[in-house]
Amino acid sequence: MPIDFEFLTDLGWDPHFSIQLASDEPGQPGRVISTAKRLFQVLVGPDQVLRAEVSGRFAHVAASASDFPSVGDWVMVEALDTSRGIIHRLLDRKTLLVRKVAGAELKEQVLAANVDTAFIVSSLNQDFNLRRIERYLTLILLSGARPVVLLTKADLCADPEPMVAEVQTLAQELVALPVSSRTGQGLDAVRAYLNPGSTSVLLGSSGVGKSTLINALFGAEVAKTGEIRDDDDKGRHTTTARHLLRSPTGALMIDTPGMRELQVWDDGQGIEAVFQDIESLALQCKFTDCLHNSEPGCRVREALASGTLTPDRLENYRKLQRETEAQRRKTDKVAAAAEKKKWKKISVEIHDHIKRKKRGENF
Ligand SMILES: Nc1nc2c(ncn2[C@@H]2O[C@H](COP(=O)(O)OP(=O)(O)OP(=O)(O)O)[C@@H](O)[C@H]2O)c(=O)[nH]1
Ligand SMILES: [Mg+2]
Ligand SMILES: [Zn+2]
Repeated sequence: MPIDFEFLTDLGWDPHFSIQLASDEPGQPGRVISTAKRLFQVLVGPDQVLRAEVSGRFAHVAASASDFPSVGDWVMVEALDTSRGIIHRLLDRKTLLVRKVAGAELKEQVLAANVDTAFIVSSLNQDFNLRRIERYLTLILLSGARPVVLLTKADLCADPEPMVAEVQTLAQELVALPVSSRTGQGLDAVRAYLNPGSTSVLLGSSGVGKSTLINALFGAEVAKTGEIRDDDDKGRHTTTARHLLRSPTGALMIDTPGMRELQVWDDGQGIEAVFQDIESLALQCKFTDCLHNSEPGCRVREALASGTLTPDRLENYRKLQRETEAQRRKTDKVAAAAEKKKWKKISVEIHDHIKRKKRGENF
């Protein structure tokens, strides 16, 4: 089957991916639009979706969850017939959104791949929570995607401005847009991020209106929506899986199920990026190992006293640090095992390379 590059470009294909193509490999490029356990729906042509599994060899060398395809990924897939396929390779990603899986288990979970804009969706009702937005921001800054905060249900809020201003304190140049799917307020400002071929994802708690927003932007009922609870404004987990959808104007958008908890999967860099203010204050404390409790010459406590730093923000910083500390300690133990697997993968790749070289191909 000849590769339809025009169609792939409409789906977000660009030189980052084309330079990864090898001339002798089986299959064709396709984009993962949804996943269920180990079954992947891969879009390869207009209205042509392959239900695919990864090859035995792919599974054999995959060392962790993030080595498997996720929504938004580009893969090399071989069609077995018109509806089924085998995935041979995962193409290197441009961006990757990862969190720690919910619960006590220390594993990473890929939320979406190759996303240009990650919308943090939060509603302007009792569920509004600045600390939660800060968590999402940490994860997104680590991914390489651009974060934009959408404050939904603006029709239920007399004055969204104080909340918009609060969100903007979280990071320099962070855009926060009040929107309403009901009145259409702010939708054009959101559309400005939705260029044809661009990919975005909606992240946020259940019930904040992610699916409703997609329907409003698309002008069609493409995603299922559900009522929220009266007592606390929380949602009922209407969306149950992640899906990549294509808007009538050619933008790719990923709808996701509301997250119950969000723990960051971070080696410290995401936290550093979001809490630059605290990190740079800490560098100026009198003692290099200052814990910012009652030590003399503590710049962090000074900032608290003067009000330039809020206790909530410091507490969230500490919480996130504790979480990632625990992850680091435990992952050190499994790192040795993963390292072994990584070398197995590299040796398979080197073996392939030598084989191709022997056949006289030069790459
Ligand atoms: N007043 C008002 N209600 C809205 C708006 N957007 C969504 N809702 C309502 O909020 C409820 C939840 O909307 P959903 O779109 O299902 O929320 P979700 O974020 O997709 O939730 P999950 O799929 O569970 O993660 C529905 O009853 C919507 O009608 C809005 O702009 N204004
Ligand atoms: Mg939904
Ligand atoms: Zn200090």
